[in-house]
Parts: sequence; C-alpha cells; structure tokens
Amino acid sequence: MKITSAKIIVSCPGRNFVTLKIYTDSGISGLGDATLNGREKAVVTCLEQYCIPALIGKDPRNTEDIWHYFYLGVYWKRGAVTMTAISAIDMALWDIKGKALNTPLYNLIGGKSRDKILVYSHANGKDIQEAVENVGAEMEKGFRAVRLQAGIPGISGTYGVAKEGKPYEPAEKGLPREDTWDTSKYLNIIPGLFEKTREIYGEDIHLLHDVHHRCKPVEAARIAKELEPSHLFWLEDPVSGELQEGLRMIRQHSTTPVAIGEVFNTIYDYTTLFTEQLIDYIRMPLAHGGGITHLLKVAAMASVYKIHTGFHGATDLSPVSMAAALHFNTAINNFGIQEYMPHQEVVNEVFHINYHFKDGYMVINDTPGTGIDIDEKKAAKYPYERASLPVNRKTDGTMFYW
Ligand code: CS2
Ligand code: MG
Repeated sequence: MKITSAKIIVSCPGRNFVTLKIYTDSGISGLGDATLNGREKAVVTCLEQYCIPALIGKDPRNTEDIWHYFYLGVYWKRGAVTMTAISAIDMALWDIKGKALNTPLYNLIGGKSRDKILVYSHANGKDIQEAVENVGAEMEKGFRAVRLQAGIPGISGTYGVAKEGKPYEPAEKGLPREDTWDTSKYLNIIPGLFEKTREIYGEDIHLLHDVHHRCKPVEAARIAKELEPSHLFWLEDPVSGELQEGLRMIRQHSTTPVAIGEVFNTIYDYTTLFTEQLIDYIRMPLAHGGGITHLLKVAAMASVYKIHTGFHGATDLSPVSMAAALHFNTAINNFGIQEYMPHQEVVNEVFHINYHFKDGYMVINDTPGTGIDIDEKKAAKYPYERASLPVNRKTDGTMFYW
C-alpha cells in the first residue's frame, strides 16, 4: 500500500478545526486532527510545505517508522506545531491501518479493556451560587464527574467561565483579549466553592478543578492543601508546565491528586514527573502529543508509576481527536478519565461522529479505523476565522506570569 496524496481541510463551524486527510492507492483514506488552537495556520504550513511532500510514496502501515522519520527528520525536535503535524499524520495512518484490516482502532492497540469511557463535563458560573447550581444541571444530564470553575468577584472575564448565556469556548475571534487577573482573590474563593458543592451534592460525584497554570508553587501547594477536605478527583495545571520542579512543593504539602500536560507534547516533558511520582494524571492529548504511536509509549511509562491518563478534550480538539481518544481509552489498562466538552450542534454537520454519551460514559462504535468521517462540502461552508486565547494583566497592568 502507498500514500498517493494528502489534503488539509480548514473549517470554522463555530470554531476552527484543521483536519488532515491522507489518501492511498488502495482507495482507503484516513483522518487526523491537526488543530492547534490559535496557531492553526502554522500547522497547516508545516504539513503542506514539509510533511505531505515527504509522505507521498510511503507505506501507510509503517506507523512506527513514519513517526520517527518526522520526529527525527525535522532536526528541531518537539514543539507544539511540529508535534501537532506529526500527531495528525499518525492518527490518519492508524485510521487507514484499521480500515485496511477491517477492524476498529482499539483492536490494534490491545483490544477492549472496558466497554465505556468515564468522562467529565464542565460546570461553571459567574459566582459560587451559579456554578454550584450548574453542577446539579450536569448531574441531571447523567455526568458522574464534573469540572467546576467560578468567576472571581472583582475580576472580569475569569478564564474557564462561560460568557452570559453562551457555551464556554476558550478562544475568541481576533487577536488575544486582555483580561485582568488577581491570584490572591482567586485563592480566597475556590476552597469555598468546593465546600459548598460537597455540602449540597455529597461525595458521590467526582469533582475536578483547573487552575490553568495560574499559581506559583507555594500558592499551588496552598490551594491543593485547602481543597483536601473536598476530595477532588484532580487539580489540573496547578503550576505552569514550564516549571516541573514546582510540582514537588505541591506533593510535599497535599494529597490532592494532580493532573498536568495539556500543553506538553512529548514523553520528555514527563520524565521527572513520572519518575518522582509528582502527578497522577497525564493530560497530553493525541492531537498534540505525537498521536497514537507516541502516547502508547507515554501511557506505558506512566503505568509503571501508577499514573493514569486523563486526556484533554476541550472543544478546541475536533471530533476526530475525540474518536481516536475513545479508541485509545478503550484499549489501555491505565485509563483514568476523559474530558468531554460537547461541541456545538453545527460541528456535527461537518463531522459524522461515531460515539455517544450515556449515563456518564462515552461509547465508541465498532466502525473500522477511528471510524469518523468529514463532510467536505459542509466544511467548505465555514471558512477559517482568526481566533485567539486571552492574555492576562495584573490589576496594576503588568503582564501576568505568576
Ligand atoms: C482547558 C482548556 O479543557 C481544559 O482543561 O484548559 O479550555 C484550554 O484552556 C484550551 O483547550 C486552550 O486551547
Ligand atoms: Mg486545562
């Protein structure tokens, strides 16, 4: 079998998605998600100019060799743009492999370890009361795990909290919006948010929280410690991934489980965190972390240290990523949880999804490969629109870093 061509479909059904489609001489094609929120066109250029020309003529079944060809062949290894391009290629090749062997992707990587995938949804609100009410709404939909974020009084546009009446979407049209941030106000609010939630809904619901890299190690240790009585499923990105040593201080002070890695892209971002057992869940998604080929290795190394997966699954990853993640989660032993932020209805016009939510879990169909398809005519109806994630300034105007 040989790769004959590949194309990139950029579409904006409510938000931007980049999809790679690889064609072969056997008539089988495969899809990969190449979406990197706010840097979509950089990945498109990387694929168009450098990767696709080198793919033509290769045997798509050689996933291991092709992965290493692109990882080593770039010389400037790693980085989100390169790794997203490699991930999309890898995902599409595993899709082709499954279709060629007429079997779902999960069968190629271990078969079924489980029939359904535990997912967590998002509840957020402008204040504690609204956020707590929204946990109840998610529980009524059947979710057994909910990520909870609340607006901080005195801070406009808290990241992770939806705008009045709109579904939560991290990126906004245009250049980065400038928000204000005050960590001390944030630290004072969050423990109470979880205390209240536990008081109302009890211990039966898994609760998660995302700090979005906003704390210094000492602040992160404080919040992790103060949240201990609320028994979180995890505390995500308590410190920035740039400072892995920062996780040590959290561990020294608290037993709140820690998740990190939505901005990581190789196993090398994790080695200290694994070997020192500084985390409990890995967030690096298939779309940015080198695809199935690389994540299989990361998950295998994590399992040695009793660390589980908890892949990023925000709306800025396309349904192609979700389908691939569900296969992956079905197969591996050390699966933990999967983030599930439902896409807007219009997204399902463009992508023909092959999974569904039921009673707190996601179920993936038995269609060969990843089993997801794209309607290119519908995709063409929604042209790319520049969108960006916000930046933050402290109340005195300084760019917020810690
Ligand atoms: C968040 C995301 O889902 C999460 O855990 O951190 O909303 C994240 O901020 C965006 O995906 C960034 O593109
Ligand atoms: Mg996050």
